[in-house]
Amino acid sequence: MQNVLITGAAGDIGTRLRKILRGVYPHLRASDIRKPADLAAGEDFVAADLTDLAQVEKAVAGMEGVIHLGGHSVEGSWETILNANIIGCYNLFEASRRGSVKRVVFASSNHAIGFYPRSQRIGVDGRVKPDSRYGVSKAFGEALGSLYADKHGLRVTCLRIGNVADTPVDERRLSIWVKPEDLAQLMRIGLEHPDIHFEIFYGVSDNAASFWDNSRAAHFGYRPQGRGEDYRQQALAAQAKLAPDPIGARYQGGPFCSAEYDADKRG
Ligand code: 15L
Repeated sequence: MQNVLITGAAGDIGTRLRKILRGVYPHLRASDIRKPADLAAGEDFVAADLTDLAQVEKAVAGMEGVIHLGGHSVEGSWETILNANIIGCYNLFEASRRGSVKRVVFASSNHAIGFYPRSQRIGVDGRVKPDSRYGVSKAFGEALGSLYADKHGLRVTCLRIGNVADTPVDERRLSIWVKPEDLAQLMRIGLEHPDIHFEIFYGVSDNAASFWDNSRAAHFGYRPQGRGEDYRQQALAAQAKLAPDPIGARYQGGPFCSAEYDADKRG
């Protein structure tokens, strides 16, 4: 794998990954709506608005692999999610099909399955349970990836990313935290493993409190280095300062579940 495009390259995950993957792939191209502030001299950058297919085609031109981080990364209005995450994701897969792309790694999210209770350990074969319009857009992206793999032969890996940070920042994140280097390892599996057709992996480190069975990722060689438990005390201290959220505390998606929640009122 020589030529790899990262969309959403100016965002937090994109900025971290560009640093880690620089030197791994000879030609790493960055794309975003705006130029990353830390763009290095000579770093290839192609500006693209994901809602414009022609611009996305220019961004993917000549690329073999795409890491698709672009879009809106939290809950938003329907209009925002529709444009950035539904139309934007469609344009990314369609531009990849029309172009030279062989593999796509799609940044899905834990919010595609956020309404599973925290007490339930889940794998990747059950139904999605999105916790937000944002979560629905991630489930859509997974379904689209499956279509483009089966119908058009793109090799697609969807990563249901937990929370990317230096350390877990609260109790829920003890379960879903992913060390940036571990996430990069998963992306490399998606871009390089010879047996990928369509896969869903959890973007999570080796957390004792994990909600997820990540044995598919392990099967493909994933060996996470981060251990959420190493940060338990600091995460619980931070948790103690947060306002109670009884609905969010029930579910894997936390505050994304409690936001706008009124299921109890309908009787
Ligand atoms: C996500 O999908 C978001 O992109 C990120 O900002 C966090 O909110 C994360 O989920 C999380 O659940 O902690």
